[in-house]
Amino acid sequence: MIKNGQTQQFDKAAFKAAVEKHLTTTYAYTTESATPHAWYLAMARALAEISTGNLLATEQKLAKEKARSVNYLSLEFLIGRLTGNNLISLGLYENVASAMEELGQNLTDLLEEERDPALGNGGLGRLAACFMDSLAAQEYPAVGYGLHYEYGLFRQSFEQGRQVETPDGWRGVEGYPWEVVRPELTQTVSLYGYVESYLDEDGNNYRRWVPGMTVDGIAWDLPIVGYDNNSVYPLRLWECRSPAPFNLARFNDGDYVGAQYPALEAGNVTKVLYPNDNHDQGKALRLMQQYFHCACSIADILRRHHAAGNEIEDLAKLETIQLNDTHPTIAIPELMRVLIDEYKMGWEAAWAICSQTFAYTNHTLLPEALETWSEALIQQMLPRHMEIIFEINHRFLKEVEAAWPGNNDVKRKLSIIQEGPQRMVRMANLCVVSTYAVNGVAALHSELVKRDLFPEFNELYPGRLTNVTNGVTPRRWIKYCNPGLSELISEKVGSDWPVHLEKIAGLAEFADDEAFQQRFMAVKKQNKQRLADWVKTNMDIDLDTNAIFDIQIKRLHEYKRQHLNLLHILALYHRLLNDPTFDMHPRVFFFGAKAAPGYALAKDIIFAINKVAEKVNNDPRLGGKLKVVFVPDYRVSLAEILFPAADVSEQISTAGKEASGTGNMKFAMNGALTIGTMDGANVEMREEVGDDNIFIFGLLVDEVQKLKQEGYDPYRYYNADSMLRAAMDLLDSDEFTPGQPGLLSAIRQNLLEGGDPYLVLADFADYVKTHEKIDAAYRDQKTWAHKAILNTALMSKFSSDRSIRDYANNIWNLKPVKC
Ligand code: CR6
Repeated sequence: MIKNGQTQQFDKAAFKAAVEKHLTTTYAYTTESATPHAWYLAMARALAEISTGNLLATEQKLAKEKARSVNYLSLEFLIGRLTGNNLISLGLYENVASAMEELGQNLTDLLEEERDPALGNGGLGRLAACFMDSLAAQEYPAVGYGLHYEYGLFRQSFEQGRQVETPDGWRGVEGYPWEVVRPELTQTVSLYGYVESYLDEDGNNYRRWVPGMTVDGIAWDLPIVGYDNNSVYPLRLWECRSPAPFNLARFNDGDYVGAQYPALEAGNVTKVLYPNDNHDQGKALRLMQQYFHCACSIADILRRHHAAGNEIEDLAKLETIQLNDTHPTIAIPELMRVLIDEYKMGWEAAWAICSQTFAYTNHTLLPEALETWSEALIQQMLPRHMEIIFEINHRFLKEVEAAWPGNNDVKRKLSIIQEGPQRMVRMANLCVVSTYAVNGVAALHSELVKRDLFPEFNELYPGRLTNVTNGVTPRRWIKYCNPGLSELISEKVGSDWPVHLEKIAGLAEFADDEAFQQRFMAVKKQNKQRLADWVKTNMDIDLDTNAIFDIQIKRLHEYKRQHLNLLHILALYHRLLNDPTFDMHPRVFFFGAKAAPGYALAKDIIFAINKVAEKVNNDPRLGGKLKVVFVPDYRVSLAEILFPAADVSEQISTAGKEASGTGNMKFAMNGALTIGTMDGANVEMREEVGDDNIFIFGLLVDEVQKLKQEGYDPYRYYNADSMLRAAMDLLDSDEFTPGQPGLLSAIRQNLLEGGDPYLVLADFADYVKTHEKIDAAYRDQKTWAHKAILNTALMSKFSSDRSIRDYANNIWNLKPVKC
């Protein structure tokens, strides 16, 4: 088997033969007729043979050793392209480049042929991908469980400035070369039906679920290749198929068939990823996705457990299950159901296992993102699970009664069931009650989880609520996406920094070394040129790399305040045209963001930025000082070009709203300076780099809360600040939509009459002032280089390797196993 240079030799001739074999036998091309896409597919297949072999070997070894594993359950894994990354992990990048060269192909071009597997919305899904990478790099035994969506996050294009969504068939017609189907792992999943009591042969009374229909779960494995080691872990994605025709016997009674079976085909269950970030939609099909995902995953965990020769009583000793947000919460009642109904365990024994197996990560405080499901819907789709949830709640409320005797308010507040005209199941409450650890994703966020979201739970279960600050993988987010910087780092601190990121601290001693500053800035310049070239080719906009590249890339959301950034741009535009004393260093403002298709204001903000861009980029009066670029279809592969090219990173959410952020970390690692609020992980980044090397502005969490309590009035700011007024009023004019005033008014309207829920106006003045400081700082290139180098040097805390070690040591009790 070919593996990274340490253990096995790369056999170039054999590899070339494998590529040619796939070209002809798998994809039906001759070497003469093959397109670049076919070459990429054949090459990736040849590489996947290597990783699949190692995946099976890793599986066997871990089973044999009875190693304790983590099962990472997530509805999203935003893995991005795998080929380049896996080449680096396998240590084969140069070898394969040279092999492909001999086949007349350029590796860099072939890598561009891969479509992004966009199986996630944003930070949460990308975090899951970084965590899988870090688990494998450090050899902490793990399986990732997700869904095999036929369509990932929609593709975005702009028509006359407005977002248009089209389906993302990420696998293409040929299929994705890195995945392998595992038919022997197929699971059957039940839905609907009813629950009945029965007596077994010994006269014991049991409950059982008589399902109304079943579907099949097919396993697809993607290889998560450990960096410079022999471990390959599966990312196991479940695809839903209908065994046709489904259980006809149960369909005889036409009455309840009509009542209980919505018009849906099983094949629809994993058809498409729900495109909402930080927003709960409550659609029945989504609940079905969640249950399908959990039922397949729990069954597979139990299968592995038994296949390794282990007893069910030892489940919590050998397996832990991390719930990535509340999306897979239904796994908790599912495991209870299996233990009680199938293994015939008593409630206490089943609960002892469950409550020691699951842990839960909370990723948001936003009320609109906290999942609740209608009791009636769960009752209909998963009747046995609803019974189990009632029983969990019943027992839990007894605990609450014991802790706060006679206090019905606290019971109402903590209950898993929310009373009201339509009773709802609060998934986060179910998680806190049923897990052994609950973590937030940054220090500030975790404090707010304890203080504002779950204060009583924190009293009731001391120590259960904790923090694990997010991180990102330095393999993809430095080594792979920024080869120039990587070489510089290796030269100064040695080449093992991708798995020992603490070593990059060694760069700090060169922060004042002029020669090093120049080389660091030269790399930045090259990366800016690479981005400028992309923009020229794809958008036909000319950019000057001497300008400050100021970038905000993340989902479009009011709390992330892309409209604050826009107001600043409008203020600059106004000043450049009206204030002869005003000068600024040329700046390019980049945006990349998808808006949830149903989120009207977010789409209006995209439209406004595009309209402003159109005007600003072609206005000779601005003398090229101001450019605005909204890159279409922001995705992982574009992020890989944007992060390395940034001078300035925009992290400007309203304090208390962004749980962590992870883009903030990727920018700083690549030497960008942050302009940010005291929110999420920005707070800890400031601690690491020091106040002089980050530009902090805006209200603090407590100031935000106080201002809201006192009654926030956006007009107060609007009336008092002429620059803000000018910027806002431009939105009401036809300056950017000639002959059609009012097309951009919705944003102004939301900020003034809509009460400005995210305090954009309150933070505007400080934001503008802080940007002026950035302008001044950039003019002194030596000082800027010094700050930029320190940002890279002082980011080691934010490696996802550290996050995973925190989980392993403080939550999972997990030890690495060398393969
Ligand atoms: N939207 C948070 O908003 C955090 C990621 C990963 C988010 C973001 O601040 O960095 O999770 N939350 O922890 C949810 O998705 C619910 C996100 O990506």
